[in-house]
Amino acid sequence: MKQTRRELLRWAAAAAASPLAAFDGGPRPAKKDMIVRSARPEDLEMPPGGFADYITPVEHFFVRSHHYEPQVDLKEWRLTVDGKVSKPLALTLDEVKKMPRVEYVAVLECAGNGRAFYRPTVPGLQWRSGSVGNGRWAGVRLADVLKRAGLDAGATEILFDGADVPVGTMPEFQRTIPVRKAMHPDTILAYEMNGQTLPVQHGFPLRVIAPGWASDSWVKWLTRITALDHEFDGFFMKTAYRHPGKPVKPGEAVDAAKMQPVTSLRVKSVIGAPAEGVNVPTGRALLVTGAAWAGDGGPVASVEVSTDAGRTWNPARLGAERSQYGWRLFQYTFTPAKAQYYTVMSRARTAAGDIQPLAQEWNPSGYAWNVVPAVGVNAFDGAAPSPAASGGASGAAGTQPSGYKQSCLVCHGEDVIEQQRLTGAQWDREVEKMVRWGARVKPEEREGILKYLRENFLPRP
Ligand SMILES: Nc1nc2c(c(=O)[nH]1)N[C@H]1C(S)=C(S)[C@@H](COP(=O)(O)O)O[C@H]1N2
Ligand SMILES: [Mo]
Repeated sequence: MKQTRRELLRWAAAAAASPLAAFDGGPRPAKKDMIVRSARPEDLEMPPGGFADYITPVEHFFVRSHHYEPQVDLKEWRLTVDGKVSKPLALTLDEVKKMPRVEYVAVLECAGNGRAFYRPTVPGLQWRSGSVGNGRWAGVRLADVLKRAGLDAGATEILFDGADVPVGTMPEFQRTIPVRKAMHPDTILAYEMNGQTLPVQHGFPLRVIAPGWASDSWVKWLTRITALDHEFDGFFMKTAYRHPGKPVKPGEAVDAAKMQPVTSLRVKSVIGAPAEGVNVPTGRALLVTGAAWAGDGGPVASVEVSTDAGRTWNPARLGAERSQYGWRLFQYTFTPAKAQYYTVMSRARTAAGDIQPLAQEWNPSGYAWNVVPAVGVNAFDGAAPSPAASGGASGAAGTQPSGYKQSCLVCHGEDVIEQQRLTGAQWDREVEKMVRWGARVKPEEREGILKYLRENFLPRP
């Protein structure tokens, strides 16, 4: 793990100030430990060990890119600001950097983090808990850029476009945020992450930081900002990243026009250690560790831990490092007294009393999962039990149908398909969408492909 000197000093100061000299959650994952949700384009999930770090190092910061990463040449690159402005701009990165600098810590969390836990299953990358990280971001206020461009009083939405180019006829990744969020002094355009130049996979040279909001609004590889006086109707605003905003019948399709854009994150905690199903001796202290955050209504004020499946709760200790939009580390020491199975849970709460729920209503794309996490701990007396045989092998059976490679696997790997466990009707809709996005599916091959998807990738029992 590479840390800047400043971070190390901050870490040391925080550790000294804290009654917990070593606020340690155990070993940190390495880059090779990242969970690959898609090899191309690259989508990487942080393993649970990452919840031991206050600042998530770039090596194990999750990555989510809808399209292939663009290589930006700074000589050519400009930040264009146009639309409902009186003085359109085309700024070089140096010009951007001459504006007042702002730096703070904020959680970057994908709206789909936790999607894998929804039942019935939903389409999309099957993130468990790790499409989230806590970064230190530095850049300039979006409000300063918009003021410099002479933002019209009538502007209502700010549209962002990045340098990434879609595959096939997939829509461009373009997103808007309302003027109210855009002009908020904490909304910035970042050129640095964790004290270094913004890495390519995270949006070099410039990305949007909309703190407290899900990261679909944090547009990477930013090239253009357009002020609009109306709602933008691109795919990633009008179809994707929408939530019904009210409970709907599980498994049913919901008209996108009846849903609202995903905005603020919800109060949430995740247990990083112990790992699910560990065997531990009775009478020995076990450290329960993790991280907790909230969105607009944050920060997190407390975390409680239960070791009896939620019947009783005890306060966890919170790490000394804190900020408005960052996560807070927590620790709880638990000594199993009896040889039995313990269900360990954590729940976060904000000062305003917003609390993590024990269960959650379903939504069609599996967004905003923030249910109280639970891990099983198996306490034993005497000799350690032999580790349980772990989960079944996966992968598709049977030969790939004709046209499958050319229609599907030219743009992405089978890993993306395999992790999604969908019903026949859901697979039908996915193939339909892919055809709209340019997948060349020959009519005579469509049924064969669908049959293969249905036979291999139905929901697991
Ligand atoms: N230009 C562009 N920006 C983007 C995306 C993208 O595909 N293209 N993905 C978004 C989504 S859905 C997420 S979750 C975050 C992921 O940020 P990271 O890869 O830095 O972790 O970037 C957002 N910004
Ligand atoms: Mo995302």
